[in-house]
This record gives sequence, C-alpha cells and structure tokens, in this order.
Amino acid sequence: MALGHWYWCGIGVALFIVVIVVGYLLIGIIQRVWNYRKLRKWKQRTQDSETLIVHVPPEASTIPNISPFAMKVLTFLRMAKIPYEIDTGDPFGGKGKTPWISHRGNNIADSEFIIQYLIKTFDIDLTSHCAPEDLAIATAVRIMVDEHLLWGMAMERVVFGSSDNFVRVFKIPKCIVWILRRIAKGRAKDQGIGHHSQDEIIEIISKDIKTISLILAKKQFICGTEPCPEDAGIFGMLSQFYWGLPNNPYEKLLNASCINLKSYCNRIRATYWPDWEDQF
Ligand SMILES: N[C@@H](CCC(=O)N[C@@H](CS)C(=O)NCC(=O)O)C(=O)O
Ligand SMILES: *[C@@H]1O[C@H](CO)[C@@H](O)[C@H](O)[C@H]1NC(C)=O
Repeated sequence: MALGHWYWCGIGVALFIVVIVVGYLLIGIIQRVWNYRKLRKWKQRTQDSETLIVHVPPEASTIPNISPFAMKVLTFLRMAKIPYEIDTGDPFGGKGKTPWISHRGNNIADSEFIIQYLIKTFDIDLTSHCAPEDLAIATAVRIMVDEHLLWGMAMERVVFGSSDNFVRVFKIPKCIVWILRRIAKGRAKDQGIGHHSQDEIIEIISKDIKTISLILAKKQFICGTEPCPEDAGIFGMLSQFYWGLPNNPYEKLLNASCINLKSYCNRIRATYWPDWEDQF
C-alpha cells in the first residue's frame, strides 16, 4: 500500500517536471520563430524602398516617446535631417529591445549601432566642430546617461513612482503595472542598483545629474555651440526626467542647481521638436 502511494506520487512529480520543461522549451521555440518571422517581414518590406522605418514603443501622453533610446534615435534623425516613418506595431527588435530600425532590407538593433549605421549610410557629419578631447568627454557623459542614469529613471518611473503617473504617461492598463514593476525590480537587482534604498538611489542619481550639469556648464550643447550625436542621447534621457516623470524627486535639483540642463532640454526641443505637442 505505502509503496503504491509513493509510486503514484513519483509519477506525478515526474510528469509535473516534464510539463514545465516542455513548456519552457516550447515558449523558447515559439519566441524564436516569431522573432525570425518578424525580422523577415521587415526585411522584405523595406528591401526595395528607401523608406527608413523606426520601430519604437507606442505613443505616450507627455513626451513623444517614453523610451529614452527611442528619443535618442528620433532626435538624431531630426538633427541629421533624415526622413523616417514610425512603426509601433513591432517595438522590440532582434535583440529584444526597443528601438530598432529597418532600412534597405537591413534590420539594425541598439541605438548606438543604429546611429553608426545612419552616419555611414547617409554620410552625416555632426562632429567636425568638436575637439577630440571634448568629444571624448561627451561620449563618456552619454555612456553614463545610457548605462547609469537610465536606472535612476527606470526605478523612479516603474518602481518608486505612483502607479497613476505610470499609467497616465505610458497609456497602459493599470493591471500590467504590477508585472512591469516586478520585471524592473529584477533587472535593477541584476544590474546592482536595485539593492539600494530609494534614498540611496536618489543620492547616486543626483550626483549623475549634477555631474552632467557641471560638464555642460554654460555651453549650448555638450561639445560647444553646435549639437553632436551625443546630444541626442543625453537629451533622450534628460527629456524623460523633464517631461516623462511627473513629480519626480529630481525636479527640485533641476530647478535649483541644474537649471542649465533644463535650458539645454528646452533648446533641443525647440530646435528639433517644433511638433512636440502633435506627437500625443
Ligand atoms: N542599449 C540599447 C538599450 C535599449 C533598451 O534598453 N530599451 C528598453 C526600453 S528604453 C527596452 O527595450 N526594454 C525592454 C526589455 O528590456 O525587455 C540601446 O541603446 O538601444
Ligand atoms: C520646478 O519648476 C517648474 C517650472 O518653473 C515648476 O512648475 C515646478 O513646480 C518646480 N518644481 C519643484 C519641485 O520645485
């Protein structure tokens, strides 16, 4: 009797494990096939045309795009005067991230690879006015923004900020806030910053913001009087703090001691986004 009990119990556990493993593998396979078909579709759609398609998340409510990397690429395209069309149906590309582009049958993911591709393909020169050492500092600032300031923005927006703001800015249903919060928390822990308290994160991120403010100083753009591609990246993120995070704890800092960053954002917005309000 007792043996029979353990026998069926063992079968049950084994079946359960098999179902989980097969389910996991199946999801992986479906994802791959779906990804492959998506990339093939956009390759076919763009290979005989000159239209540049930029894949980004759907429209938000207070800023043209809630992805800082989408804002970076879109602002760069405007700086370089390259015409583009937006697609919001497939925001995530071959690397699972947004934005990505499709052009002449090429699918390119990651904002930096996209900008490199565009500079090469359209023969864009937006750095000839920069001294090499100024450009190096601009690049260092942009990398800090992309890889560090990003986490302060994401934590504030998704984890600490009110879900009402999140729902309003993103135009998403309230029921998915919880799951996005869990995902963001997990990623922030993997990155490292997620282990700190909110106060500690505010301290860390305020230092980033003050540093950028000091480096920008009285300059119009990060490399001087003319914009360079790194400005697109810096603006892509700062614009989120300015317009895409209502009532965030950095507002006071920006108002009080980093007002040059607000002027910088306003300058870039006025120059490249005269149609800002029409975007949402
Ligand atoms: N290094 C990438 C970063 C892109 C990125 O992190 N995009 C975010 C949105 S701002 C994303 O797609 N997140 C979705 C995810 O990670 O699942 C780039 O520069 O394009
Ligand atoms: C920052 O300045 C703006 C515009 O001047 C104002 O609307 C906002 O309330 C200020 N925020 C804080 C926290 O001081």
